[in-house]
Amino acid sequence: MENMFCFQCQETAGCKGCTRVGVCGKTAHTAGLQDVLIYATKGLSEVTTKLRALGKEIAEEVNHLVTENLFITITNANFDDEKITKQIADTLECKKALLEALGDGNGLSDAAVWYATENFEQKMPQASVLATEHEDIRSLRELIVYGLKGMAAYNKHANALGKAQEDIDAFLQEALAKTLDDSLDAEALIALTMQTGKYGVDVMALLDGANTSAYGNPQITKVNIGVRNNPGILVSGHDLHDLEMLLKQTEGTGVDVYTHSEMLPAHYYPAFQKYEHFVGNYGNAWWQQKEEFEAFQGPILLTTNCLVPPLESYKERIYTTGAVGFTGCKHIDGSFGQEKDFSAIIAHAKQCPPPKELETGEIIGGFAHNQVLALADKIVDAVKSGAIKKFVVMAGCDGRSPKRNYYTDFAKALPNDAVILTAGCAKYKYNKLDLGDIQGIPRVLDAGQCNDSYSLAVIALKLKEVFGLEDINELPIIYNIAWYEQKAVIVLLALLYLGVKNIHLGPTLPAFLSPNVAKVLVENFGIAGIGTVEEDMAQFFGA
Ligand code: FSO
Ligand code: SF4
Repeated sequence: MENMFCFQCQETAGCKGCTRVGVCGKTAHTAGLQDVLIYATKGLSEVTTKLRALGKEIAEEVNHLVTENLFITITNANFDDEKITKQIADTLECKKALLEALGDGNGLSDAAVWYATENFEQKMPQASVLATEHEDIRSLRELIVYGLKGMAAYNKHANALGKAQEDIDAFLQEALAKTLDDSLDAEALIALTMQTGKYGVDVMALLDGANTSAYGNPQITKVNIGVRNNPGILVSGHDLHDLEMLLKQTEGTGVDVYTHSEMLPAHYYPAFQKYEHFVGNYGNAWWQQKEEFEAFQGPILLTTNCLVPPLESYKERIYTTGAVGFTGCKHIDGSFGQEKDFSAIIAHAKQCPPPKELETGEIIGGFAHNQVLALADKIVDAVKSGAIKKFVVMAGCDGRSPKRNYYTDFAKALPNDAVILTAGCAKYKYNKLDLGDIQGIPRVLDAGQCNDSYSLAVIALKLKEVFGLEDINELPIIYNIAWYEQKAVIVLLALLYLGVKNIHLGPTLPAFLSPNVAKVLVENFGIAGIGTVEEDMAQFFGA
């Protein structure tokens, strides 16, 4: 049996590392190929960074390749060895051409000069996370790489809408290359971690601008969670551009479109609300796919992670696109920003019965920065009068672990004068609890997808200004964030960069934080885990 080592997500085996097979379903072979892909991408990034230093321009396709490679290796995105192998080959070819342009290969690392056309497996030991022996250096390198993976995901969505920022791509590649550099000590890597947080803010701002300029500002919206009696397509993941193309191509075909998990916030955008056949949100967070995809009865389009290895019973109804892949599932091609052809999935939908009803009713969302700032007066008044005493940021991810029931219980136990600010799929733990409102302000304000955590930071900075505070930490805001995969890592680093302190992170702290690195985060930023709901209520509210 092959060995592997991966500890990049919250569900890693035993809170230590997956060594035989991933809890996510990733095989040891796929994990090894992903390591090699990252290794090759670091090498490519070293070469592009050298070329930039010489004043050479790096082609857009090269930036896209780096971004896509990182995205492919995010938890639950791609389980397709053939695709990963092709990406390694493409990366090595691209690197070879750039090395020729560079001419002088002196001083480059093995990852930068390595070239092969087959047997990529041979590089697995060298590409492994465990190849870095020093525990703290390994921890910091991986913290940075995981942050960069999250950054790449958001960069990809912005790129798909025609928005890019050269300094973001340049940083992404420079930072990746630096994780190969043995001369960088822990102090230098901590500084690089903080810089990664800065670019995390930038990339989320870039994506926010891309989304709102293409689709308008999210607005308060009631989203139907029931079904209609037509065949449907269920869309999951985060890629709004894919959704837009699908909505256009399904118009007038008699096929309805529903969102799943992180695609729910698409309903908040004016540009999507005009589609009569964009019916509502079906089901809950990513990890409930097996039951909910079964019940949907029609085809499912996965535009990004999180993909749960599908059951045979509905596997033929799964279509992947973008960075997502699963051996045996149909893939819809189309690179960054290209028009994709969804005719196969639409034809498939027409052969299927309508979705089985899971629930009925509505949920409310659309509280991104523009909408919340439009309500600023009302919110400030409620804070000043004491009607709202605390905001609790409960953004992040949902997941399988039963420990995550903590977030449902925590939301229920909150005092009635506390308002939850959320983004990401974490919301499914409490967005159907009917927690009521405070003077017309709902007690769960959903800003959108995990990348819309940026909105929560904009709101916090605005409140700081309105209340004339010196420090963002003086606001009556508690941060109790749930994490799962690497996009949550970039969100966390972005918040740290913005100066947010005392973030509680759960349901468990990342396995990739060595005791010393965890200590740095605790001492400098007050990062903490979670306790029981009773303990945390007492800590936050003194009750
Ligand atoms: Fe969730 Fe998955 Fe958005 Fe993540 S669906 S877990 S942080 O991919 O990206 O919140
Ligand atoms: Fe394990 Fe998570 Fe890595 Fe999958 S992504 S192999 S579950 S640590």
